[in-house]
Amino acid sequence: MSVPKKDLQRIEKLRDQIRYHNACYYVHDNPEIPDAEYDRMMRELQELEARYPDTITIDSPTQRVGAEPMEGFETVKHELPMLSLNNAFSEEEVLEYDRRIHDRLPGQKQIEYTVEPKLDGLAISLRYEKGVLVRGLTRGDGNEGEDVTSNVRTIESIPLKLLGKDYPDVLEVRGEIIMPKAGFAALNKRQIEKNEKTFANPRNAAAGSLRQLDPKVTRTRPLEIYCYGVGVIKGKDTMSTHHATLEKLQTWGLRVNPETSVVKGVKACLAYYQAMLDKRARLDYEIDGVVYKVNDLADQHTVGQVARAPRWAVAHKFPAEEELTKLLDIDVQVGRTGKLTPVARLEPVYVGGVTVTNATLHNQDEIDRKGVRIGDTVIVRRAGDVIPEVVGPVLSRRPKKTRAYKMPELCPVCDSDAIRQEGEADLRCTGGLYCSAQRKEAIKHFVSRRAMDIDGLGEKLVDQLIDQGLIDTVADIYSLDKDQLAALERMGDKSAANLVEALEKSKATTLARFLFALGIRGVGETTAQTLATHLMSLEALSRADEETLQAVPDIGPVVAQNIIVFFQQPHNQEVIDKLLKAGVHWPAIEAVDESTQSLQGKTFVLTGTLTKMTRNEAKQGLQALGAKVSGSVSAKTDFVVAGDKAGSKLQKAQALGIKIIDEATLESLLE
Ligand code: D41
Repeated sequence: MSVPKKDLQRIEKLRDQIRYHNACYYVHDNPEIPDAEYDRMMRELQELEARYPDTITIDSPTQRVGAEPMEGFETVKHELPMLSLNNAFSEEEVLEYDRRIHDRLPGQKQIEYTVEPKLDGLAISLRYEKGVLVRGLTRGDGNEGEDVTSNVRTIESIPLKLLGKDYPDVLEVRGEIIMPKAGFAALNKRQIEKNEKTFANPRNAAAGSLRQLDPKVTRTRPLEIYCYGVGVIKGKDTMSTHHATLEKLQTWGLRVNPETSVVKGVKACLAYYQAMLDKRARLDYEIDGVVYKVNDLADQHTVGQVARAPRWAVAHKFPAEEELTKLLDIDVQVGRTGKLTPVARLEPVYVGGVTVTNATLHNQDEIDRKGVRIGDTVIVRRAGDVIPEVVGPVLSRRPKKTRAYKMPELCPVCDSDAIRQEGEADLRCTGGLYCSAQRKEAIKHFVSRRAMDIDGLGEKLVDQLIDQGLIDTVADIYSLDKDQLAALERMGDKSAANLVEALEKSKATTLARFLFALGIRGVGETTAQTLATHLMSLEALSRADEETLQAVPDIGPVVAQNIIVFFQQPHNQEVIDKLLKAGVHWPAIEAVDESTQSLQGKTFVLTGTLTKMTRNEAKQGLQALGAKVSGSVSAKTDFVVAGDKAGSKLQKAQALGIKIIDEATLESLLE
């Protein structure tokens, strides 16, 4: 079928535009058009090509996955070998490298170097003939690699056709295929969901993806390329420096790492090393060092190469982020919030720049998923400032006698039950009031303004009291006397006396405040209030079963379970008894009848400053009458209480025609 000229022109135009926008997006990180417009162009091109299949060419942007799954990869010889890089592991070795360059380039004061991140991916060679991508070869042993053309074609940041007109007849581009950290994490998450094996690191994931026999699978993997050099060039070859070469590659639509730079002298190389080391954790891809290259191509030639590696380039390696060591044992650590974390005790190993003896194993599921056993040789990873973790065992080095690990059923610190909530991976200690691992947090919460409201007992003071062994649990604060307090740092007789008075005053509280102060997971201020109103006594609450608790509004199965388990812990009961004996008390709660619930079902929003009461008092007063107090104004709001300097919420209420009342009206409502 002959193709109308108009359609043929349209096809060519669309292809050029799509290639151009690919380069904007992938090479320059600067898309000019929205994705929707790009998709529209792509669809139009696909439709035209479907109508005129004869027009389809191998370099059309629609042809990224065409090939069928392969039996295997063919081995192909590199026309020019892919050299390897010499490594430098210390500043001294870098200085030595620079000295050797100076020896071969006498008379130069400071050598000009191109400096690049060393990407931790897979080296690849891409061959373009007349601007069209014809082959992608892995580095292999440097002499011959595997033909992965169908797979590299699926990588969007690799152009199928070069841009512009001034590219050489034959161009081999060398680069590194990487998988960004975010894409790697997402891929592993998908693998877990599909019950398939996860990848140990982004490099392995990139390698596994590029060596897929089915390009359709490769297509779903988040692979990217950064180009770092050229191999064969036939035809035009005008560049005189390495950096100019990289810039030229970009104009042809090939992606070059934006961290690449040119510096003068070895000192500047070392400064670049430090800067990239500092930046390492913030980069979206993994690097394992930096590469220094003599920038001038004529100088490169003069300096030459030894064996299979150029003398003009060196990789200055970062300390490794992964090392092998032995898993000696597993302990459990209890965090401030009661979370139990299995911690690996390791034979000391130098990794990520420090000596590591402990690493997290996260939780039981992770231990099971990774299949680590005590006695195993394991991979330990420490990246940036992140806490070290055990990646997994090296099965080929598993000794005969290893031991599986199971998390304990009791908190190793306080012997309370450790439970795992549905849908959660972590075990938690339920001895909130008693557990010494949690006591600082528990006590700080207990004394806080919205809980027992003990004036003058700040966080620093709590730290002191615990650190000096004066209190163990919240119950102990009521036996502190004035002399003990006065002896503390930054306390005088006066403040000690004040604190004793505040302690005494705090004993008169409400059931809601007391419940909130206990710090039961999931029982915040509002839930505590609801529980108090509905169960009316601590007795009733501590004996309530799941059914009773779930009948209370807004209490679901998880919080119900938390409450039950909390009161089941003998230690928690002990602390509560001690508090009551010390004199903590609250007024009995009247049965909820309709007449006291005069504001039942009404929603209030408080805004502006109240003068006669705090917001919290207003809120509790309203809730006691059955009202709901919300933070934002909507059509469902019944009343807005406007205090001094009320702002946008008041405006919104006016706009919505919601009833607005002042503080005086609120007071009379609450009386
Ligand atoms: O980022 C890299 N991994 C990287 C690798 C880089 N930035 N530059 C490199 N330059 C070379 C020479 C100087 C030999 C052209 C390299 C590699 N080679 C390389 N990658 C794998 C083996 C060698």
